[in-house]
Amino acid sequence: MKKLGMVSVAALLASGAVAWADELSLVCSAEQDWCDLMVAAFEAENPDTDVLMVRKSTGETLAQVRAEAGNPKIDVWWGGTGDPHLIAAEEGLSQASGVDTSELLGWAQNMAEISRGKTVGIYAGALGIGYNADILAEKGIEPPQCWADLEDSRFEGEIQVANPNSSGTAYTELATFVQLFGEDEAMTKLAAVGKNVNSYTKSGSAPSKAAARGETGVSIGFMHDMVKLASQGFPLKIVAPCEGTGYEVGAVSIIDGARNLVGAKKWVEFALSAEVQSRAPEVGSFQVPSNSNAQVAPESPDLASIKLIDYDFATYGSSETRERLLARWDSEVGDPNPQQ
Ligand code: S7P
Repeated sequence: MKKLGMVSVAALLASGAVAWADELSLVCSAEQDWCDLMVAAFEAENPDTDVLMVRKSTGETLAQVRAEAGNPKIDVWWGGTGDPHLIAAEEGLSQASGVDTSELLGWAQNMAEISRGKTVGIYAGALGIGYNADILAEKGIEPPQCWADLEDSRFEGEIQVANPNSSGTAYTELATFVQLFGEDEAMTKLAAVGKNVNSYTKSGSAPSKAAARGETGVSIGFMHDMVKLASQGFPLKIVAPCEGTGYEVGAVSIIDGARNLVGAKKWVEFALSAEVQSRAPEVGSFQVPSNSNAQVAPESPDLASIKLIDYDFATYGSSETRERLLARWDSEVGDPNPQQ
């Protein structure tokens, strides 16, 4: 038994002078700095709770939640694209939180409706193309304006994008191509773009970071992640593709069998509040918040001015569709050097 001076921990506990903190196990699929801000803010509001947080990409988190079905190590999953959250709900891996969603915008409530309350929307953001203006100018490469441009041989070795097996961002891209062009044509186009890809990353925001630093000329990712990098002074330009583009609704879910259900519900209420959502721009997270009373940062891409597809979350957030599309992507597009 560990001793505190002359008094044992057991004696202190028996006297009621010491209380163990509750532990809340969280997987965060947003950017690390936003995850850290959320944890610090939650712990400040709930001093009796220690949040044990791990940052993981969305597809990786779905794989963990599936592997731990029946004996989950995660209480709550916050952030990341909504499709894998919907799939977890469909597979009975998450549970209804019962929180009040009346302040949320329609696209966030839609996630709750599709999943029968098992996942709820926390933010939205559009998919786009990023390019390093200095690199393309140096190499004399005309910047892209459309998805179709990325098939052109002028971008050979210049494009970076994530792998849709691990990354929710890249799955959004895959689902977007299918919705824009039809499934067969989408695979053909993605394979053509793939000829110009220098690396498929694990995480969805990594390609735009690489483009910002000049390690690749072009990235595919969420526009709000590109805005963050541009606002830090990197020469990253953002393109809303001419054919139109897809978007994500980021989500939060309580895992089925969560050990700290009370803490998990508190987290969901906290994450949906206008006050907490309004803090995201402090760390350069410029998604559009789901609470209608939250402040939208002036830097946030204006979704109304982007040609958005009517993204079908019920279809592309279903297990059967995701497994089929990923199997086709693996065999018809494929990552020659998958990252471990
Ligand atoms: O927080 C930034 C962001 O782009 O990251 C999430 C993303 O899905 C997580 O990364 P992966 O692509 O690696 O899964 C988005 O939900 C979010 O907007």
